[in-house]
Amino acid sequence: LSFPAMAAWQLDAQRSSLFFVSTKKNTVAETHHFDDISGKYEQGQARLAIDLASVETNIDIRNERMQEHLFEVGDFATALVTVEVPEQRVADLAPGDNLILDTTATLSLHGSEKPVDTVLSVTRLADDTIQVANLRPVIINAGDFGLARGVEKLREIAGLPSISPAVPAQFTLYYTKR
Ligand code: OTP
Repeated sequence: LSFPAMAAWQLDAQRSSLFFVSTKKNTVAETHHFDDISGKYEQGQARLAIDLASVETNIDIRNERMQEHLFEVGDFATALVTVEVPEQRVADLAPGDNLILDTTATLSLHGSEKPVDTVLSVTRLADDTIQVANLRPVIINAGDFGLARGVEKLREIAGLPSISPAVPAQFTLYYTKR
């Protein structure tokens, strides 16, 4: 007897995206993203790695300050997300099918590891392609990951009256079967 090997799914980094929003002076919200993410999904576990030095805010000096004073990329280069998704649930999806999954991921960021509740929308686009996006907005609180001091530092450097520590994030991930 042999069992069919379950496929490994690789993140298609070119198509995938991870955005987050900062808010300064109470009213000025800006969208940023990470240029370099990677990941795979196999044996029921999805892993997503975020290169924190690839933060893109469209302002070079702000990118540098976030790398140095917020993420401290010299010590914490990568954020890692893991989440369990039963393989059979994905295998059962025919092209065009969609699955809503209410689950909890683990986010390891800046030396802290915390659960992050998320509602995933998983869509099989083709036999060898799935798309996974957050259905519900995800809000990351800087204080949960030891980033409050860094946010405060950025506020000081820029001479701003306030920067919010609550940061909405949005991801759309594409995986291809290998
Ligand atoms: O003077 P001036 O006004 O010009 O000043 P400036 O604007 O120049 O400078 C001031 C600086 C400002 C305003 C910037 C301040 C910055 C902030 C407040 C940002 C703080 C950032 C934080 C707190 C966090 C950033 C976000 C991340 C590191 C990403 C976190 C990861 C997330 C959200 C992803 C979570 C993923 C989940 C939950 C699941 C993913 C799903 C899967 C892997 C499943 C796949 C499934 C299958 C089946 C394959």
